Amino acid sequence: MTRTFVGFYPVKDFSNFNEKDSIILVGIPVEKAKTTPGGSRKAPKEIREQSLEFSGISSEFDISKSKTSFYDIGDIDSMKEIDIVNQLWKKVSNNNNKLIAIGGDHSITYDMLAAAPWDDKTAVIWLDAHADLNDEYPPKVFYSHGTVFANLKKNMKLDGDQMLLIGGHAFTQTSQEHERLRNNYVEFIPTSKLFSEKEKSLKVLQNFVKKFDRIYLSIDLDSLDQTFVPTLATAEPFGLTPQLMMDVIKIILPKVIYVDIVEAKYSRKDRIVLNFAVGLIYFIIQNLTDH
Ligand SMILES: [Mn+2]
Repeated sequence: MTRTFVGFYPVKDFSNFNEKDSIILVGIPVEKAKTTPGGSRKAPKEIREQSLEFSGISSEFDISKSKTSFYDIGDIDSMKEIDIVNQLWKKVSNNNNKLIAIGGDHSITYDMLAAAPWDDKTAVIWLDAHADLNDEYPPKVFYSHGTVFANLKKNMKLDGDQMLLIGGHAFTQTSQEHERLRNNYVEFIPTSKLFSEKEKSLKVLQNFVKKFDRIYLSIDLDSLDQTFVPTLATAEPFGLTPQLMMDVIKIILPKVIYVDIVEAKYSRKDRIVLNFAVGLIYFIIQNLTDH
């Protein structure tokens, strides 16, 4: 394994891993679309490396004093190692663990959640500039970062009202995605509404969260404005501020048992994306545990 994320114990033998009530970190270095230097498949390694610049201590949280244990099980190839993904979900369910996955591009969310347990008290929420609700993207490609939630809906037989998109502000979305959002194919809180009617939008989110026992949360970093997180994958203008993202996920995290952070495509000169991802992981941990 490469370096462990600061504050996490490395797990050398995952097949014998049986810790309960803990947080598990896993890297999924997979990009289904064409790869380029600094691609998100390198993010799990680079984000762990970047965590060495941090102490894991803030005025609100100290990872070294937390009552919860944190384990880093290393990387999994979600396309080729489906057995290990299934084993991981079995352990998470049996041992009351929570899972943090670092992508990879957004396609990893399909791989992970197609293996996850579902019932009508389980929901998925994704923060994303795009809806990722295409049947094919690019043309003739049926499983990519652009088809994740259409495939999940179809293959896992989910109702539109157990799926919530927060974001959808990109001018590069396809017309199929726009049409589906207009026709309530899934629940939708647009970024623009979060800015213009913040309290009302957060109330809508609270009411959604209240209906479910378990939530899977997927954070595409392009849901943030490109100024804050210039991810080279598909950066978009008019996105969330980091503060607004914190306000949003703070409402969701108490019900979360799986969260992923995807599309952290960075440049060597500009490590803002990696730095943000590390901070975000600490913020998530702080709100997933009762310290
Ligand atoms: Mn996405």
